[in-house]
Amino acid sequence: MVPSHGAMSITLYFTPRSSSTMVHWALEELGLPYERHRIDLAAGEQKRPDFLALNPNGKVPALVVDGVAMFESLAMLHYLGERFGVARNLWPEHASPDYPVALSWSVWSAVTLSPAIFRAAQEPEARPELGRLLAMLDAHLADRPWAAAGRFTLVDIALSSKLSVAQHFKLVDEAAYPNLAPWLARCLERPDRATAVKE
Ligand SMILES: N[C@@H](CCC(=O)N[C@@H](CS)C(=O)NCC(=O)O)C(=O)O
Repeated sequence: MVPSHGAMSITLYFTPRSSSTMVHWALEELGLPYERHRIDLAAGEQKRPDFLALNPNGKVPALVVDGVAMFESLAMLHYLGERFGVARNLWPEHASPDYPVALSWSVWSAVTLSPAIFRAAQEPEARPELGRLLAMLDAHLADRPWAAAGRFTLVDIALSSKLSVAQHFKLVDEAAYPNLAPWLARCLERPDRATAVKE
């Protein structure tokens, strides 16, 4: 049975160091109680009927909140932000001018930046386009300490999680992005990220 309004249960279906890590990190920053259910990708658990019932896309993460299953990690971040993040100063409220900024940069991280990172990792000719995107974020960070709302939010989680992949592929020339590099370090050093990454 789905719990009535007010009750809350959250289960994250995750795999270490995957797309689920940013949701894991967000749950830690939000300080929410949640259960974890590890999915063994190598064993193909993500393609089994019980998992496909939660995420028909057959990939981690899946998130079940009060009996309702969600897929797509960015959708989870937005949902968690809107439902739990406003009161915790981790997500702007709808009426705030920071809200469209938060939506723009978080969606950009998933639909524009992330594919560009994977293309650049595969094909050297795709690197200039990634460079353009990194310069765009660098310019945005020139006069603000965090990506949106003047404080650390789930938007920084979305962006820095993708950039950590680019860093892993050695695609971020830190000297070329003087605003991006210190912001990225501040994000990746947050203790709640360490908690999510070490699982
Ligand atoms: N756009 C999806 C991507 C999910 C995704 O690609 N998950 C990978 C791990 S990072 C996965 O489960 N791969 C296993 C498979 O495709 O079978 C999201 O953000 O949730």
